[in-house]
Amino acid sequence: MSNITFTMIKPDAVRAGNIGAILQQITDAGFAIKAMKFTQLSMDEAKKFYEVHAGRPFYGELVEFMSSGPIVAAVLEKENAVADFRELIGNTNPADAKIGTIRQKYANSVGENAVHGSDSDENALIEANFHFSGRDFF
Ligand code: DAT
Ligand code: MG
Repeated sequence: MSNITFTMIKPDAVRAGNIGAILQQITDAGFAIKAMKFTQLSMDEAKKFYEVHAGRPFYGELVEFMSSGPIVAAVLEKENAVADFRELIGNTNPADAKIGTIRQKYANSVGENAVHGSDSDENALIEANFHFSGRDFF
């Protein structure tokens, strides 16, 4: 079990002015920020990041949306980080997300769902290395 996960505050949540509230909820839940940046994905970068979903019917709109504006990318540390962070953000579809989860509070649809959270320790490392290099970690 690793203690690292990777997150993005997605363009919808940035546009809605929710960066501060979401980061507060993340740190209040006991996650430490190990790396963080405000950035924007190109279409090609979004395609690569979500390559595992290529061929799914929503892939095109996902890539379009994720490159539509700035995001906050961050690496978070906590015991049991991947599973605990998935619990904190809630179901992919905010309509099915538990009360008080980040997606229940800040997401409007399954496609534009406020935050990303890695789904495995292996992917957390891959995703962290996609956005950050060694000297970005603290
Ligand atoms: P998660 O982000 O909860 O890990 P996922 O990996 O299944 O969910 O999908 C990645 C993203 O793709 C998700 O955050 C939003 C988008 N997506 C998933 N299912 C979708 C659907 N049925 N319609 C539109 N967008 C979808
Ligand atoms: Mg996923």
